[in-house]
Amino acid sequence: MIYEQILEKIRKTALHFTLIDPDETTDPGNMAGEAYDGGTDAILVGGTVGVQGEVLDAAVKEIKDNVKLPVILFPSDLSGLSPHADAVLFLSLLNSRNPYYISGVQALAAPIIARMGIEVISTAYLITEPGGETAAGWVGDARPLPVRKPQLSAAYALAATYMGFKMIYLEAGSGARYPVDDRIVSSVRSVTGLPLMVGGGIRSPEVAAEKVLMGADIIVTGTAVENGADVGEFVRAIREARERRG
Ligand code: 1GP
Repeated sequence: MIYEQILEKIRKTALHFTLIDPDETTDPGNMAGEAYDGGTDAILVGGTVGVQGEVLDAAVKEIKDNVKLPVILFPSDLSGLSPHADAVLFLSLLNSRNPYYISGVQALAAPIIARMGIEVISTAYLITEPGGETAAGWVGDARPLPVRKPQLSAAYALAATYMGFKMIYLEAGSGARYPVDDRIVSSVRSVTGLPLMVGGGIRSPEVAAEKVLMGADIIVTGTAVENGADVGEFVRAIREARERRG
């Protein structure tokens, strides 16, 4: 079980997940290979626009052939599912205005996922500022959680914990102008013991480390890796920050 492996690992260290968007990358296998060499802990596969069917299946297969890492789907809709992956982040965008993204698409996806037989990781997906400007926020019709009121993010995280989710993903949106604010990460951390993923707009190992110091368990980077960033530097900074956090 991938979720159990994640739980075990985050007790000791912080993790780095590499997001591969098959629509943004011509060579997903190679990108995964480089991330693997840098020490990334898992590959997320997904994207908001243009990821579907054969393109997605081929990307997942290519990644699986190239690296011995968990391959976890990060779907934005029904089209983001593939039987070749190891697991799926079963996301509910709790701060969407549209019930489709909270429970509607999940109902439509559930029988398909059951047939595929892949592991399900129930995840509360929370889009913070400035995510309203990004594809995830726009498509998901999110009311981005405000930086100047971190207690609202904490309230959502606590609700997610009470609702029985297994993981929380704080998202600023791919390519966001700035990442999830430190105060949001630390206030969410203060109310929940759930594994906490943070992603969107993290472009440097220093910023990744800062999010870990604030309480993130897992850092997701997509755009930086697409642009050729050294994954090894992210991994080192994240592990070191987790040691400092204690
Ligand atoms: C997006 O959090 C991920 O869903 C990664 O974002 O592409 O900005 O790294 P970036």
